[in-house]
Formats: sequence, structure tokens, C-alpha cells
Amino acid sequence: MTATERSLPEPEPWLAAVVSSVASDAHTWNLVFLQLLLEELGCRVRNLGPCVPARELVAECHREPPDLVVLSSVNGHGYRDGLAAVRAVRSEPGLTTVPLVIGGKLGVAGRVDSAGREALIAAGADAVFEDGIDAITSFYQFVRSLPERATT
Ligand code: B12
Repeated sequence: MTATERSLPEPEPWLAAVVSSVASDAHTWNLVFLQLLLEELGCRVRNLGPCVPARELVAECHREPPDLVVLSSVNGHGYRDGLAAVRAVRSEPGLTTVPLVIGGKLGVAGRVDSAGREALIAAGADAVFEDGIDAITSFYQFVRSLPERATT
């Protein structure tokens, strides 16, 4: 073993993540950003792209069950569409416990109010990461806290 090999950090946890927009949202660079961030953390990412209807998100989660679902929206309608997406995922047998988060600019004025965030959590989101000074750090810590997948 060389000195370089000895100094390498421990491998990051390996998770299968789905990154998805919501039904109305056409923005894409937010999704690319999240994909790159998750890949840097050692995740394998399926990026479903923009304008994903809730039923399509559910179908993709059944097709290849993920360890983490990351919803992103920035067009201002993410709260409404996100709520529908979270409810659709959580109403599916087999998807009731998969870690699921949502973030971005979820309201028409950027952020939603606390009632909106609470509604997303009540619908089954594990966390809401709206734009702010610590959103990315908090998201990073959330992902790092997830257990490594049992099988590849
Ligand atoms: C480019 C752009 C477009 C392009 C998108 C092209 C494309 N292929 O993506 C086009 C022209 C299509 C577009 C359309 C619209 N847009 Co636009 N757009 C932008 C713009 C200028 C840049 C977005 C971008 O690419 N940013 C780069 C990425 C990397 O960053 P980001 O999107 O900000 O995402 C960051 C965070 O939000 C966060 N994040 C996002 N999701 C998540 C999820 C999690 C879990 C976490 C942790 C973090 C996170 O991480 C990212 C990196 O920090 C922004 C304004 C701006 N300067 O940001 C407006 C903006 C997003 N658009 C806006 C609006 C209103 C629209 C339209 C409704 C306009 C209209 N009337 O038609 C439409 C909506 C179309 C639709 N159906 O969705 C508003 C949204 C307002 C709000 N939410 O408060 C913005 C903010 C402009 C503004 N200031 O008003 N847009």
C-alpha cells in the first residue's frame, strides 16, 4: 500500500437516488446541480428531468426502487405540485418509508410560509430545504445521515 492509498478517505455511503422536478416545473439546472452534488456524495442518480407528473414519479420509483427521492422546484408552484407528488408517493405501498425530501423556491415569492412547510411534512416529506443560507449544508448532512443501502 502506498502513502497515497493510505491517505485516501473512507468511501462515501452509496445510495440510489431519484432526482425529479414536479409536474409544472420546466427548470433544469437545479436538477443538474442536485445530481452533481449527490454524485459527489457517492450516490447513483436517476435524474427524471423537468415537468414530471406525480404518477410518473411513482412509476419510476416502482420500476427501480430508490434509497432516496429528491424533489426540486423553483418556478413558484413547487409547494402545490410538490404536495401532490409527496402524497402520491406516500400513498403507494412500498414507498411509504423511502426517504423523500423537497427543496428549492417552493412559493411564488421564493419561500413558502411555515404552514406550507408543515403541510409538506404532514404529507410525508422527511425534510424541506428551501433556499437560504444553510439549505445545501443541511441537505448534505441529511444525505450523509442516511444508512448505506443493503444491496447493490
Ligand atoms: C433560467 C431560468 C428559466 C428558464 C429555465 C431554462 C432551463 N432549461 O432550466 C426558463 C426561461 C424556461 C424559465 C421559465 C420560467 N421561470 Co424561470 N428562471 C430562470 C433563472 C433565470 C435561472 C434558474 C437557474 O437555472 N438557476 C441555476 C440553478 C443551479 O439554481 P436554482 O434553480 O436557483 O436552484 C438552486 C436552489 O434553488 C437550490 N435547490 C433547488 N432545488 C432544490 C432541492 C433541494 C432538495 C435542495 C437541497 C436545494 C434545491 O439548489 C440550487 C443551487 O443553489 C431564475 C432566476 C435566477 N436568477 O435564479 C428564474 C426563476 C427561477 N424563474 C421564475 C419564473 C417565475 C419562471 C416562469 C414562471 C416565468 C413565466 N412567467 O413564464 C417560467 C416557469 C416555466 C415552468 N413551466 O416552470 C422565478 C421563480 C420565482 C419564485 N419561485 O419565487 C425565478 C426565480 C425568476 C424570478 N426572480 O422571478 N426560467
